[in-house]
Amino acid sequence: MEKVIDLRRDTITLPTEEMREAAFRSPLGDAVYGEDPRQRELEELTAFILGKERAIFLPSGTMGNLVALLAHTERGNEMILEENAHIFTSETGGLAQVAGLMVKTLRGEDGAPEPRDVERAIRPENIHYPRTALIGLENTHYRYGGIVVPLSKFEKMREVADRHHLSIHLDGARLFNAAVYLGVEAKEIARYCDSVMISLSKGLGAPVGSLLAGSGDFIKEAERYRKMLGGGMRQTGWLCACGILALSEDNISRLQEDHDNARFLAEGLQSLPGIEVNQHQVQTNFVLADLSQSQLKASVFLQRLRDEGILATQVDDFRVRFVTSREVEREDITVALQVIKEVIYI
Ligand code: TLP
Repeated sequence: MEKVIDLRRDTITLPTEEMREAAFRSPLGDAVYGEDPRQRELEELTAFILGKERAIFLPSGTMGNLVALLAHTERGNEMILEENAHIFTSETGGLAQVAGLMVKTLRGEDGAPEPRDVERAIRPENIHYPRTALIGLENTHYRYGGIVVPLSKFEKMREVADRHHLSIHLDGARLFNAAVYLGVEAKEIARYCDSVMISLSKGLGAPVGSLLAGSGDFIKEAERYRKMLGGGMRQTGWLCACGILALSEDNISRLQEDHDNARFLAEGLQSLPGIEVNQHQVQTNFVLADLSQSQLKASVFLQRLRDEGILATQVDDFRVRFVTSREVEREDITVALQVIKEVIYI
């Protein structure tokens, strides 16, 4: 069987040889007692990179987000989120089930709602109303094709939050993709937010892990909730050694290759009759392709691709998503485009 070209997700990335070697050589200790040297190093490094006082390592982004919500809010509070935010759509309703939150969703197709709409959605103090406690942002935005929320929007959102004494949590599962796109350091985005979750196991290529960063007091609370949810792991050094390499400057700037490959794929797809790609949306490592003009159903298209060893994801009846990562090279994209050209007109 020829090489499978996997364009489904960036979570498929495998650790590099260097990561495997570092993991193998890593000193180990009981991280629940703060005794794992690599976990401590990774947490300090993350806090530094994000410009926050402290950071903690967690097994997943979902847990990082949930811990943040628990630490920022009280049960019965309301949180404001963009209506397609991952925290709202794809984290099993943990915000309601575990954190006891109500949610006010607002639409914002450039990845975040308008700050003035957020301000209008904040509940006034009234005995009948839940209290608005938190604004959630996501950068890059998963469901809008990895689009980058501009810094100007963060700035305005911060002003709204400050006027109403609210906190902002950032789901930064792909924050470094956003930073590379904007040509800024990640802390330039993080500075507008009280807490930030980042993932190591997506484009950055570490096998497992996310971090949550914020003020010292916030992280002290977050540590308790991490433990409560079962995220207090023991000899984490193997994972954290990979994470430290994942956060190296070279590894972060390498994300540009994934972005370039996504653009190359998007332009190739656009040149095929029957396929539409919103080129403006192709900013990082995602490409959303619309097949409705060709009348070809996404499920049929994807099966044809799968038969040829190319994997992508269905978004809805006529839309598919391609995600580039270190596991796919420029030549793979060329092959994929050739195959797509062949299967779309059968
Ligand atoms: N997203 C996953 C799926 O859940 C869709 C993926 O395949 O990319 N925030 C954002 C914006 C995410 O895209 C994800 C993962 C998470 C949070 C959750 O991270 P994990 O998977 O580590 O729990």
